[in-house]
Amino acid sequence: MPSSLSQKDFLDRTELERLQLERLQRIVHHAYEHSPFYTKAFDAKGLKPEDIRTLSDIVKLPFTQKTDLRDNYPYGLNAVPRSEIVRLHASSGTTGKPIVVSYTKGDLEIWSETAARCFLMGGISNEDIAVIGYGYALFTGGMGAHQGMERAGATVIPMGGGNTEKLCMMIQDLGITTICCTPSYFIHLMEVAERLGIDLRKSTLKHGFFGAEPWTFEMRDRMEAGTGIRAHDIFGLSEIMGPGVAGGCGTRNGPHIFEDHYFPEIVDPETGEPLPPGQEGELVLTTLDKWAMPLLRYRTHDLTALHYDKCPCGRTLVRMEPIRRRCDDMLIVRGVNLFPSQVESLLLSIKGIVPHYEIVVTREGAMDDLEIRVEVTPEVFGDQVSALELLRNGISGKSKGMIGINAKSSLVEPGAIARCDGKTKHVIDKRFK
Ligand code: DLL
Repeated sequence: MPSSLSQKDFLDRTELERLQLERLQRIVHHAYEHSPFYTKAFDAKGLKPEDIRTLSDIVKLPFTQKTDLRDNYPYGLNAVPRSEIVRLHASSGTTGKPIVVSYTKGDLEIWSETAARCFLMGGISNEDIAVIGYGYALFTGGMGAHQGMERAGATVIPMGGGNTEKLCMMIQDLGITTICCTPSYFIHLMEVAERLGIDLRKSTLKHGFFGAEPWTFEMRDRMEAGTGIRAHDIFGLSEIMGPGVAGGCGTRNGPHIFEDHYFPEIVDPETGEPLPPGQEGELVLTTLDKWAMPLLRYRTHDLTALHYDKCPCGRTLVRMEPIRRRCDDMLIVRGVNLFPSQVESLLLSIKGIVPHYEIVVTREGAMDDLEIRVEVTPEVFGDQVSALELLRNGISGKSKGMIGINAKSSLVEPGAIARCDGKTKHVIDKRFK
């Protein structure tokens, strides 16, 4: 029930650590004994499950990388017989084989529990009507948010991505209070509503749970100002479970990780050495009680820092800084380090631009070229050439100052930039193809 679920966010730290250790020891035994991949990895290090005596012994465990999941496709990391697996999801890889994730019935229960705790944290109750705009099918977004919302007690509308005009109508007709979707999709919804003459500020919509891709505070402000909703952060990844590994509370001090199920560490992305609290590095997660496909010290590639000081909301769960970038999406262009989030901030500082963009890097001889391609609203796109020219100049003119590189810019029509599972792929690096 909702209230008892939320209480788990407030466990005394000593009690929480006792629970974490008990679960860690259990999952390590399970992985070693039942997952051929981990048996091999432990044996290679001369490690036995009994060597994990304290929580800090976690550093003795081998890392697990995305490539391990690809190399052992599809079932090589599973630790239960196929007959106990009740669901499969898969990641949205654009090339090669996807990553397949397996769940037992118990795993699905934990997943819906942590997703529900995320929604309850944001203030959802059985008074709410929630529409799920994340894609269903193989992507974990739709099913994960769906089962979490039901567990939180809300009335759930399984809409999926697309059909935005119908969604606008349903928001008005059904009294929808809550939407779960990617930030890019929500921006698209705002544009469609505007085109249809619908003022979302006057609608029943109150909450948005946004995740699956990095988004900036500027983006959050734009979404809240344009619709009057409260934008909540929901973080997760398919390999670990799906949406609901962490969620934001009312104080906006960074999402709380549901540490009783997902154990976080921060390591130096280059060396793999553990970093102290407060320092930014790569997030590494261990599933403490995911039975079908336990993952030990999984390298997420997401960059963040952890804060263990008590949150004003009273929750004892550690907070992570919102994910704004990944260690694998940093570009080095003409020697300058560049993350897509910097480009997003640049674009959002210009009026009339919607943050659907892609960064295209090419190389002519020894010289790198950076182009920012941005979608503009149909109105702007159909507008006079001089207005478009003004926007283009605005982007190029600000680029040196804000991102350190002179960039070309081009404006494209709405929908021209590809999405996958509602997420926008922001970087096209043509230099190394
Ligand atoms: O995106 C699961 C999810 C669905 C999360 C719906 C939240 C909402 P994947 O497709 O495996 O799973 O992608 C995981 O997306 O490693 C991050 O880089 C990014 N990501 C997820 N949530 C957030 C967020 C789902 N709230 C990858 N903020 C992760 C920033 C996020 N990045």
